[in-house]
Amino acid sequence: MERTFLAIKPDGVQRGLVAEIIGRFETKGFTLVGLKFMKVSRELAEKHYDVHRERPFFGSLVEFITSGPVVAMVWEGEGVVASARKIIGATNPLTAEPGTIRGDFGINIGRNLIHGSDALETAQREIALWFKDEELVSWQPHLTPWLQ
Ligand code: 3AN
Repeated sequence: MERTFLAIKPDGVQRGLVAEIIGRFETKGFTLVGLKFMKVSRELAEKHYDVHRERPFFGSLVEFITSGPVVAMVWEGEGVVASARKIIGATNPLTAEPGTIRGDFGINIGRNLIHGSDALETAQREIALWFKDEELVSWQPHLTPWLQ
């Protein structure tokens, strides 16, 4: 089953939006298979943002993601990678549609509340980077017939 990596960034935690953000994926019907509240090391941050290494904002990305605790998560479900990106909204919260997490709660592109893997391969790389196998829980939720 498809999995994606999501992380509520330090601004989402500082603003008390953890439950609100997790709730969007839970009520959508996806299955939580990994969750940890953690400070991000510089080493992990640099690996995570490696594709942006040459971009002018790389330094500030790393500074920001290491500035306070984050909520790292793995979610599972059919089409979860693309669907989670839709739920999150466009990178720039000012242009993100209302109804998306960034559209509803954000203003600043450097403070856009949550990270979500952008493709299946990226998701696999990011899950392996952030979680050990034994930290992921495979389970079958007792879905109501309405979600199956
Ligand atoms: P997304 O998070 O929507 O996948 P990416 O992967 O293009 O967006 O960018 C990674 C992160 O880099 C974004 N979440 C955002 O915080 C930051 N970022 C992207 N573009 C800019 C920019 N022009 N200025 C500052 N930060 C940026």
